[in-house]
Amino acid sequence: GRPVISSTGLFTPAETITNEELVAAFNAFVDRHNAAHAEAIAAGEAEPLAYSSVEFIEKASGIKARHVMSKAPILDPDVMCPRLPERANDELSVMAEIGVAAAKQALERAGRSPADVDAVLCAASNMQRPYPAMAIEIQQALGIDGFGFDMNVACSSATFGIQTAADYIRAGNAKSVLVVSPEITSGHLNWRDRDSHFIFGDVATAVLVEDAAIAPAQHWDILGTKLKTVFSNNIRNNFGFLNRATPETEGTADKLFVQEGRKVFKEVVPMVAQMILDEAARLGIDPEGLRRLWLHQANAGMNRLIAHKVLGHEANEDESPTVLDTYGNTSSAGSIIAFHQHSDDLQPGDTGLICSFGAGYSAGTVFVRKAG
Ligand code: CO8
Repeated sequence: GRPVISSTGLFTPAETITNEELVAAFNAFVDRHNAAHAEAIAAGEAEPLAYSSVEFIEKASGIKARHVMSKAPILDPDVMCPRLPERANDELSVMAEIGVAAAKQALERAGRSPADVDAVLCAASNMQRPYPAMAIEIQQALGIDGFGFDMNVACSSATFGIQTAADYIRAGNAKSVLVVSPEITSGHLNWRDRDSHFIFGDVATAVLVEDAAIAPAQHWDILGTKLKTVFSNNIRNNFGFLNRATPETEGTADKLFVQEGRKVFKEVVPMVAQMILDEAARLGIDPEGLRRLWLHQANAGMNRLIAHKVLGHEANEDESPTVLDTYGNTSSAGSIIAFHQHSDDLQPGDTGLICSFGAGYSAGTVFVRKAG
């Protein structure tokens, strides 16, 4: 079959945290920490923690607010992480719940029922548990007869999921595949780390990839997909089952998101720009003729540079829309939110690019053309 994108879906958590609220909570934590360690600091045995700043966050990242699943505990200086009550095994887990919400919207927008779907991929940066797979729980909750599995390629999980789904359709193994990306990034963000506490937000997206033969009239042809990975320790999280509950390993900062933001910026921008240009050349697409770029939403400056290299001029919001100002970095969901919110106005024949990049390093491109 010939793979197309039939529709997308989005679930946005109701609660948001503004930079002002975030910085007030962080600075309250800093005051408490420094007061508790005043003697050591005065004796030169410990460094005081420094304040965060709203101005820095917005200037360095472009982020103004983020949605979260559990606001109050994140802003409580004594807690500073989400607190989502554990659910019984026979209740829908929270990660599956937000994935199902996004998936239902994608099905509705395509005029599909779960009976039409053959497979569910849960493609996200972190799974709530190792098994049973989140994808199988989502499959069961929707009532889909077929198969599902989880895949994690950090920020590029959604584009890797789209290529995987497209390959099933090309091979004739499926006609309709849901790629669901529930991202509860607040659970693996270190809200006490000044360098990164402002970066991430929670969300869920879904992409319905189908065989053109059964797709609705309104769809996006997938012109080509390309994936790339290059190992790097510059974005890393060491949490795992080999460091459970030992006094030496539990609760240290490396068990949460850690990055060398400057290095990531410098290394990933040229890698991704080149990858896009190479893939456009392979597909016979003029990059300067791309109608819109739906880029990974990590950093406004990064996107400005990549878009400039691809389009050959400074991109405006219409050519390279931003969603990270209100969503923050939502890992794999970012480029899909941008596509979901900013694609209805394109005309049949318009060509665009969904592009992800992040930890691994990993990067993925999905060139699409509006059908009709
Ligand atoms: N408030 C005030 N000042 C601050 C703060 C703060 N919060 N944080 C740092 N500063 C200070 C620093 O101390 C430094 O001071 P000085 O110059 O005196 O040393 C100064 O500000 C500049 O610091 P940086 O050089 O670190 O700041 P940058 O301008 O580089 O901005 C960014 C930092 C925003 C992190 C930027 O480097 C960036 O966005 N880089 C790209 C990162 C990126 O794209 N990462 C992708 C990561 S995500 C991903 O792949 C998904 C992983 C899986 C999901 C995980 C979910 C949790």
